[in-house]
Amino acid sequence: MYTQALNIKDDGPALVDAEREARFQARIDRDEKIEPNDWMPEKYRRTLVRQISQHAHSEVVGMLPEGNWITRAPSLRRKAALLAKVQDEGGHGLYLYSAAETLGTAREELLDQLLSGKAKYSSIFNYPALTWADIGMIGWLVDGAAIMNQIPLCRTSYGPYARAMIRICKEESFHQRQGYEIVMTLARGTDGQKAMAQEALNRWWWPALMMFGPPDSESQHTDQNMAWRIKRFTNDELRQKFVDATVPQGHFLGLAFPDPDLRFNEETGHWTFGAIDWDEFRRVLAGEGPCNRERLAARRKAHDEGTWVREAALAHAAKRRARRALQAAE
Ligand code: FAQ
Repeated sequence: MYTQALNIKDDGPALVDAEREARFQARIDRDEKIEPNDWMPEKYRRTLVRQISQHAHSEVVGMLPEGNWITRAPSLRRKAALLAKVQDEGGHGLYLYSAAETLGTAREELLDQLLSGKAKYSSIFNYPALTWADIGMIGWLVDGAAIMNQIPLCRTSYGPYARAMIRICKEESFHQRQGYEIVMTLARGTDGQKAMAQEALNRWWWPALMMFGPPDSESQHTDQNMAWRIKRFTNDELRQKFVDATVPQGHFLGLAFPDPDLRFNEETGHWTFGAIDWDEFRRVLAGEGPCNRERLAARRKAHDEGTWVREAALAHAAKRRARRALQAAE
């Protein structure tokens, strides 16, 4: 017996699912975008909610290290650029929460997961921004790593995520440039300013490399995510591209990378780099990084202080609904 709608053999739900999954995979292989109302395997939906919400949380928690420096920016021009950058990150969080909501998970639930400490966000935001040079490093290295990871996400298989990433990447490019320009100004400044830039690079370099995730040999999701074209490159491939792009930029500024094993390999045309301290990465993911507690406490405080805004928005919406119902009844 055959079902008309799917035109597949009706040998029970398992076979129907297998056939649907095969058709779904064929769409992915043809590079078609998957849209919110399309059928998708539950695992695809779950993995997207996981990745997009972790990404959204990273943008929102990522506002904190730089937000701390808005009142201490060294000039009005720097302050205006930093303010705009931090606001952009908040906007990225909103597009991404909206993209995750199209998969059927409410924003409140995603925020609860962040505030309860259940959800992950990028390891990098658990490091402190101690000097003004750190603001340059965040732009140059953190936004630089984010762009390297996110440009391929503009072609990710889920339509709403891919479209959100296009605008996000444009804004991240401006962020990266403003960061590099801060570092360049310091590197060409007084001896004290150069030393400040070098010291900040020493602290941010290795955590920036960890942003790309565990090595491919230990990554749990890469194989499936590559097959679903959620990811287009593996963690190690992107990390290598980032090192290759960034090392010449640092050398151009006269800065040294804190890695005695960093060497250009003439044969491969790539920079080889030393071993990453994956124990440190695991500690940060387990909540034991330098600022994990502080970051979550700051987000919880902001959420509590925003209660009145959410309540006012709900009251306003209820009032409008009541007015419309009254008008319709007249
Ligand atoms: N930090 O099997 P994989 C930004 C987790 S946005 C924390 O390799 P996957 C903008 C991973 O989630 C930065 N956790 O996983 C900005 C998984 O955990 P789970 C954020 C990490 O998904 C700039 C487990 O480890 N960007 O910076 C990290 O295939 C400046 C196993 O890992 C994105 O989120 C990490 N570094 O690949 C804002 C981009 N790495 O869920 C403010 C989108 C891995 O099983 C200022 N995300 N984990 O418990 C992705 O591309 C991927 O999710 C990866 C991880 C590449 C992050």
